[in-house]
Amino acid sequence: MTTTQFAPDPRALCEIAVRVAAEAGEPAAEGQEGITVLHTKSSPTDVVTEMDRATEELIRSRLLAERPGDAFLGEESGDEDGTSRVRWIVDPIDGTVNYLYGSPDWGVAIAAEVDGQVVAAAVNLPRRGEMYRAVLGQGAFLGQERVTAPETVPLDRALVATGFGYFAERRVRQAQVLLDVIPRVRDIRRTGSAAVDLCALAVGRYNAYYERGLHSWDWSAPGLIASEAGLRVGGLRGGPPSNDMVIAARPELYEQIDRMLQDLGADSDG
Ligand code: LIP
Repeated sequence: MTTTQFAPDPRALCEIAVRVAAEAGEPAAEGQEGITVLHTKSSPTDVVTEMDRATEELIRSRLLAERPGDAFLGEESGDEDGTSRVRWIVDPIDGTVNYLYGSPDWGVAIAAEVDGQVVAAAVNLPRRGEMYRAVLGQGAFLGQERVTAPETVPLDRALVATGFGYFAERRVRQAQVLLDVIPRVRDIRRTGSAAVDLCALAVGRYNAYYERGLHSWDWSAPGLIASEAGLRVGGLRGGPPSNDMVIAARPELYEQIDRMLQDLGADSDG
């Protein structure tokens, strides 16, 4: 990577992300019916379908045809180095288990990083007819409408979305943490897709979200959409989002959830 190269305009990267996410969402939505498991990854419940693969390949080929030399990180194909300052981070179908079961709650997520910072994002939820996009410092949009997350609420009135990992031992621990979280909040939701959850949070369908065990392709695109909608997106102890923990909420609520999860040792599997 040569840092003397001009940094590309994040708005142009966002336009590409939206266009490619729209194109990729169509065949994925059409192919949902009758889809079966192609193979499993980290555990027998961590599935991959033919469509995860095909969608990622379509996205990869469109992005790199348009911007040869960019780096690429995809959930299914892994890391590919580039020579420019841009890296695309892609989850072709976030919510694969939902996809397998015919649920509309899955999405195509494409983020563009420049010099390691996410600056543009698109999340297409084709079965919901929703296209979210964001450019760093320029707001988040659902279609043509700018979205702003509702003001904060106290912890005991917060509707909190979360998720569970693919390993049985981790899930047991996550369920134990949840036992201590649920009496302190309004209620819990588990949708099965971090992309859907973070976009839903941006438009006020929840007040907060936390999950342990995500990967950068899960949070990069929807995380920018959530933060551009006014939410704080990070990890435990106010750090950056990581595989250990992703938290998103209005800043005051974020701090309460961060403290609660620290107290509960939510970033350990033991
Ligand atoms: C999914 C996440 C979800 C989590 C699932 C899984 P995938 O991603 O979006 O939040 O709870 O365990 O990681 O595997 O469908 O791309």
